[in-house]
Amino acid sequence: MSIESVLHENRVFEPSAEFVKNANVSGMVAYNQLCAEAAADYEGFWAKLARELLVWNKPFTKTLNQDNAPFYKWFEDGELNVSANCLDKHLNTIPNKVAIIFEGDDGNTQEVTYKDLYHRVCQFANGLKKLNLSVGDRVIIYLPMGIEAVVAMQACARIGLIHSVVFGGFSAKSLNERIIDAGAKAVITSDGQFRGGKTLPLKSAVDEGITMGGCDVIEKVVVLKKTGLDIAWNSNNIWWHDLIADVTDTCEPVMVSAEHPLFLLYTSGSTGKPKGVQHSSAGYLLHAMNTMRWTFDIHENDVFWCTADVGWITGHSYVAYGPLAMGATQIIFEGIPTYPNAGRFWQMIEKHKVSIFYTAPTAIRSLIKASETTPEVAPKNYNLSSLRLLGSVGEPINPEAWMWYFENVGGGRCPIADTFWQTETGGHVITPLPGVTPLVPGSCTLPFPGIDIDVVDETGKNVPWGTGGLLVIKKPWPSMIRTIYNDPERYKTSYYPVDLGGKIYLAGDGAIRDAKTGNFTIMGRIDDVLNVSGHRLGTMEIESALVANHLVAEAAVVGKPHDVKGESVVAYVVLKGPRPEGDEAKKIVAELREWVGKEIGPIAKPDEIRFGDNLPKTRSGKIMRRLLRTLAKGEEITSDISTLDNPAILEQLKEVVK
Ligand code: 6R9
Repeated sequence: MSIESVLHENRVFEPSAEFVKNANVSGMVAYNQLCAEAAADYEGFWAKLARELLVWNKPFTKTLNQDNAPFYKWFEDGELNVSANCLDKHLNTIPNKVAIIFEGDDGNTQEVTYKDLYHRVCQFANGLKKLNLSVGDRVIIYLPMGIEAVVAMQACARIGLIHSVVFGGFSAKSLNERIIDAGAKAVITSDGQFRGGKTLPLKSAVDEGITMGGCDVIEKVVVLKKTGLDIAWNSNNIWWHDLIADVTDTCEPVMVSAEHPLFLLYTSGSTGKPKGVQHSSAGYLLHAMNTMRWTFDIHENDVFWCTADVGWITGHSYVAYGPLAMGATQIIFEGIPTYPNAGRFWQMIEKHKVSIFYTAPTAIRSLIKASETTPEVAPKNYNLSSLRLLGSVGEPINPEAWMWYFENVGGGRCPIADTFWQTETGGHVITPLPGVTPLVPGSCTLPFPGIDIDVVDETGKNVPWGTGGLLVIKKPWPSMIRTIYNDPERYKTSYYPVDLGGKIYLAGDGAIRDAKTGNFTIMGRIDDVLNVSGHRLGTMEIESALVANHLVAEAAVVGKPHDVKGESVVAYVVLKGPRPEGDEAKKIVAELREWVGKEIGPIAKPDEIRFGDNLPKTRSGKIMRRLLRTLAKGEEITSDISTLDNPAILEQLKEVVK
C-alpha cells in the first residue's frame, strides 16, 4: 500500500448518531474520559477493569509489579481460572444461549449452548487428567477449526495446562520444533480435516514430526475422529472418544495465579527460530474481554464472527476466549472463503444473521477480485442487512479495499474497526471504537484506552506528529507478552532494546501519526519479518529452510508487494552447482518450493525463485537486501552501489524463472 495515499486520504466517516447512542463507549467525550482516567491513575484504571470484568477466586491486592522489568507482573497475588471465566460464570445466567454456531466445510451446522460447551470442556478436561499431566505442563494442539479446537484449549485452561496451538498449515518439521521448544508432553490432533471439499490428512504430520526426533517427552497423542481417514496407529495414541468415554462431564476448575501462563504461541521474528510468545491468564483475558466490549461493542443479541483460525493469535483472543468470556454467540467456520464459491462468507452472514464480522484484508482483496470476475458471488447478491459492524486485522488495509468493504459489505452503514495489534500485545492496541472514532480509510486511527502507544526515533525520543518513526508502547499493559519461552534474553533484546532506553516496548512496525488528528498509519515492519496474507514469516526462517536443502549454497529472501496477499516471498538462491537455466531451473524451483513447504508450511513457499552465481554483497560480505527488494519489484537500481563487491551479479538476479 502506498503510505502517501493514506496520508493524503481526506475522506472521513463519522459514526451515526444511532450507533453512538447505543455503543458501549458512546462518543468522543467518553473516549477522552477513559484515556484521561488511565493517564491520571494508570494502575487504578486497569485494576478497576480487572475487578469489573474478571471473576476472581482470590482477589488481587497488587496491580502491577515492575521489580524485574521488563518482566512485568499484573494482578499477581490474585487467583482465578480462565475457563471458569468463560463458561461457569454463565451457567446461572445464560445456560441455554448459543455459544457457538459451527458451520462445516460441507455447510452443515451445529449449535452448542453455553451449558453444552461447559460440559464438553469439563469432560475433555477430565479425560486429559488421566494422562499424567500436571499444572504447567505444555500440550500441543494441532486441530482443524472446529468446536473441538476450542474445547481442547478451554479444557487445558481449566486444569492449568499450557496449550500451544500449531496452525494446521504448518509442516511436520515446524511441529517438531515447537514440540521440542515447548517440551510438550501431549499432542491433541485429528485424523484429518475437511477443507474446500477435500479430505486432508493431519495426524500423519504429527507422526512424522515426532519421528524426526527429540520428542521423547511426548507421552500421549490424543486423536479426534473427524474424517474417518485411515491413519497409522502407535502405542501412545488414544482416541478422543475413548479418553472421555468413562469420565463425568463436570470438572472443578483449577485455580491458578493471575500470572500463570495460559498459552504459548509461536510466531516469527527477524532472526532464528520462531519464538514462543508466552501469555498470562488474567491480564490476557482481561484485554480480550475489554476489546470485545469496546472495539466490537458486543451486545447481548449480537452474532459475532471472527474468521481467524485458532492457530493464530486472532483466533485465540477473538474465538477461543474473548467471545466466550463475554457470553456472546459466535460463528466458527471449518472451511475456506472460496468453497463452494467465493460468496461463502456473504452467504454465511446472511444465513446466520451475523452482526459483527471480523476478517483480514487479504481475504477482502481476494473476494474483491472474485466478485469482479464472477459477479454472482458479489456481496450485493446476499442479504447482509444483519451486519452492524466490521473489523479488519493482520496487515494494513489499503484505502481501496477499505472503501469496497465499507460500501459493498457494510452497505455504507457499518463502521470498520481496523484493529492494529500483534501476537505479543494479546489484543487490540490501536483501533477505532465504533461509537467514537471518525474513520479514515487505511488508518487504524487512535490508541485503545489505557494503551500508551506512540512513535519515537531511533533513540527513543518522541517524534512530532506528521513524522514517521518506530511504533512503541511506553507503559506495560495487562495483556502483554510475558517472555519468550526458554529465551528471556531474546525477549529483552527483541522488545526492550537498550537503544531505546530499555524501558519501552518496540513493536517492530514503522508508523506515522497524522499531523492534525493524531491518527496512526502503520507503515509496515521495520525488521526482516514479512506479512504474507496476514501471516508473519521471518525471512531468516525461509533462508535457513532453503540452505538446508542439499542443492543450495546460499539464499536471501525478501518481500515484494502483492495485490492480494499484501506481500509475496521472493528468494534469491545460489546453488552449490552451476547456475541452472531453462527446464533445469524450473525443476529446481519446483523442488525448492516443495522443500520449503515441508520445512515450514505451504504459506512460506517462495512465489518466485531467482538464481545467481552469487548474491550482491558489500566488500565486508553483507548481503545488500535493499537491492534485492528493488530487483524483486522489477525496478531499476538507482541508488549508490559503489560499496557493492560484485555488481555484475545484479543482471542475473533480474531473471525470474517462469
Ligand atoms: C493480530 C496479528 C502482527 C503484525 C504487526 C503488523 C501487522 C496487524 C494490522 C497490521 C497494519 C493492522 N498488522 N494488524 N498492520 N494494520 N490493522 O496480526 O498478529 O500475526 O503477530 O502480526 O501484523 O505488522 O506487527 P501477528
